[in-house]
Amino acid sequence: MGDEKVVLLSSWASPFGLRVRIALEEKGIVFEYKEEDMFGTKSPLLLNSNPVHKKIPVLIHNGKPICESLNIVQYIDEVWKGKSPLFPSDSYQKAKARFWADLIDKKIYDICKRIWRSKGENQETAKKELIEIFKLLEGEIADKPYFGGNDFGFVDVALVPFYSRFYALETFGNFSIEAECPKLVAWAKRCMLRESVSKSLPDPQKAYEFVLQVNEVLGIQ
Ligand code: GS8
Repeated sequence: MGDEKVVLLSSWASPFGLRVRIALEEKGIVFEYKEEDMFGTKSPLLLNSNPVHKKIPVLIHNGKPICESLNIVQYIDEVWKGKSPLFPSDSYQKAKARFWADLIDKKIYDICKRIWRSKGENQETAKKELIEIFKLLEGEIADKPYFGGNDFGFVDVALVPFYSRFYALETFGNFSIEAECPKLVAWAKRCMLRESVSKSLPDPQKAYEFVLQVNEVLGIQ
């Protein structure tokens, strides 16, 4: 695949963009990274590549854009089959992986935003909801190293980017995720031992400052 051209439009802080970056790193794919300014004007390339949602991440493979992070990760796994498969071959296990990734997608980011953007009772409710989902996820990991078993895979890719926001969540919410969900944090630390993850995830303090900046732009105290 020597003459492949792979471009990733993303933002360093985006958990969705990080999924794609981790998948590319896992596969050892050489790609060009283009940073979109989350506080400025969107690039014409982004607007042309994702005219429906106008959001990052977008993967442009040989000129063809692919949108939506989990869709992109599945595409990467299908196209670059050989190295580090992200899905098991068993159809039931595959369906399970898609189920958990879908749950993560539907719930986590929205709850995180409620923790960063609210106070008092609303924030407490959001914290409770986050812990509930994290506990469900802990149940699914059980005693395995990764969600799919011994191999790092799709659900790990879907969830681990949010680990870079744990510090922000704990600081805004004044709670300890590790105290509530030690198994989940142990799993995240295990993922961080992989180069694909550690070189992609931003510094937690920088990610916290990014959230502060977003809140400021939104006029949230
Ligand atoms: C979400 C992408 C997204 O929210 C996916 O790819 O999985 N379901 C999509 N992207 C955000 C940055 S991350 O907060 C984005 O591009 N926002 C710009 C905007 O909303 O205008």
